[in-house]
Amino acid sequence: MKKTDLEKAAGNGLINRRHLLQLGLAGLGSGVASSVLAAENNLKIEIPGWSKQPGPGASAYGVRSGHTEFMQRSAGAPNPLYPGGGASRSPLQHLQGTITPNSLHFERHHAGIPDIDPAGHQLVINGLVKQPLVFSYEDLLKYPMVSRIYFLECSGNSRALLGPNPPDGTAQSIHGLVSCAEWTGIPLSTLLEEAGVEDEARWLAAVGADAASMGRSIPLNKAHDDVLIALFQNGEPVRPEQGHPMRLFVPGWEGNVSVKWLTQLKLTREPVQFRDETSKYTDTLPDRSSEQFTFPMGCKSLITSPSGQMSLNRQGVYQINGMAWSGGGSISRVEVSADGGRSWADAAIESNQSEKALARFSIPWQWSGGDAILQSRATDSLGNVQPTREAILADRGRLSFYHNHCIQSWAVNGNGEVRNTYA
Ligand SMILES: Nc1nc2c(c(=O)[nH]1)N[C@H]1C(S)=C(S)[C@@H](COP(=O)(O)O)O[C@H]1N2
Ligand SMILES: [Mo]
Repeated sequence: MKKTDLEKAAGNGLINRRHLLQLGLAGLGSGVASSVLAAENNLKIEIPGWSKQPGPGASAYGVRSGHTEFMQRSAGAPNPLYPGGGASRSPLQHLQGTITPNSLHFERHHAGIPDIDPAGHQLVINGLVKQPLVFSYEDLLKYPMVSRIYFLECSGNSRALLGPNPPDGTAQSIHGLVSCAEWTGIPLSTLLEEAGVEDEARWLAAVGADAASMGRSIPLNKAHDDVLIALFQNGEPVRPEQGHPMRLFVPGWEGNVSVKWLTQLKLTREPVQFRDETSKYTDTLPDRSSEQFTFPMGCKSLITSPSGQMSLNRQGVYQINGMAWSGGGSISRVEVSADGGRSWADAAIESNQSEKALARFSIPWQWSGGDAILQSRATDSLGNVQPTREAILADRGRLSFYHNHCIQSWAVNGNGEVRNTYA
C-alpha cells in the first residue's frame, strides 16, 4: 500500500485507524523484522537456547522477567529534613492497558511507610454517631466487599507544566503521579450505617496511623456515595506503600484525601481544618486568596508513546498511544492532534469506559520526517473537555499549582527526537 492510499483523519499525518489493521507490521515502514518478511526472504530460523532445555520449575511467589527490570518507579533523593517524605512516579511510557502493577504504583508519603502489624491495628468510628465502633483487621475481613477499578492521582501531578519554561521531562517525570488499580473493600456506607450517623453530621474526618498523622475532611454525601475502606489492591492485600492494612479510597478525588494506614473516622459538623487542607492542597488565586477543597480531579489525557525523550528511528506509520481519565465520570472521547491543535481526529478507546478509571486510546500516525506537535484532548461523560495550558493559566493565574489537567504537547523534530513543549 502506498502512502497516498492512506485516508487522512486530520492534519500532519493522522490517518484513519482501520489502516493499522490493514497494514500489519510489515507495512508499517522500513526495517521491521516480522515473520512475513522472514518467510519471504527464505531465512533460516534458529532454535534459541531457551527452547532446548527445561527451565526452573514453579515457585511460591513470582517475580517479573529480568528483561523488564528497566521499568522502575523513579524515587527522588531522600531529604534528611523531611524523613520518609517524597514521592515516586509510575513509568507511564512503559505501561499498557489500564491497570498499574502494584510494584509500579506511584507513591506519595509525608512521613515514610509505617510497618503496621494488622493484629495490632484498629479502625475507630466516632464523633457524631449513635454508637462509636472499633474494628480490627480480622473484623473487617468478615464484611461483604466490592471490587472497583479506579485511578488515583496526586493533585500535585503535572505541576511542572505550569512553570515558565517547558521542563525536558518524560511522561513519568512530568505525569507519573497517577496510577490505576482494582480496589477491593468495604463500602464506607455499610460501616456508617452500623454506627448510626447523627442528623447534624456533615463531614467525616479521616486520620492515618503514620507519623505524619495525615488527616483530611470529606463531605458526608461523598462518604455515603462510593468511598471504600480498601483492603485489597489488584487481588493482593493493599501494599505497605499504599496503606497496608487498610486505606480510605475516595474515587475520582485528589489522592491526598485517600488516607492511607487509616485508623480513625470521626463524624463532625464542620471540616477539621487539618494541615493538609489549609497550608497544603489549596489553590492560590491571583488575588492571593485560596480555594479550599478542590476535590474531583479534572478531565485529562496524555500521549505516552511517542512521549518525552523518546526518539523515532524510522519514518512510517506509528501507533500513537496514551491514557485518559476523569474524576467526573468515564472517558467518552479522546481526540489527537499532530499539528499543535489546529486539527483533531478521534482516537479509538481500546479499554472499558468505566467510571473514574483509566482509559487507553490509540490512533495511527504517518511520520514523514517533518516537525510535529502531538497532543491529546479528553472529554468525559459529564461533557467536561480537557483545557489547554493557556486556559488553565488564564483561569487560575501563576500562584496555583495543584490540579493541573492541561493538554500535554510533545514536539517531534526532524531527527525524530520527542521533547515536552508549550504549544
Ligand atoms: N496516612 C497518609 N495517607 C496519605 C498520604 C500520607 O502521606 N499519609 N499521602 C497522600 C497523598 S498526597 C497521596 S497523592 C496518596 C498517594 O497514595 P499512594 O502512595 O498509594 O499512591 O495518598 C494520600 N494518603
Ligand atoms: Mo498527593
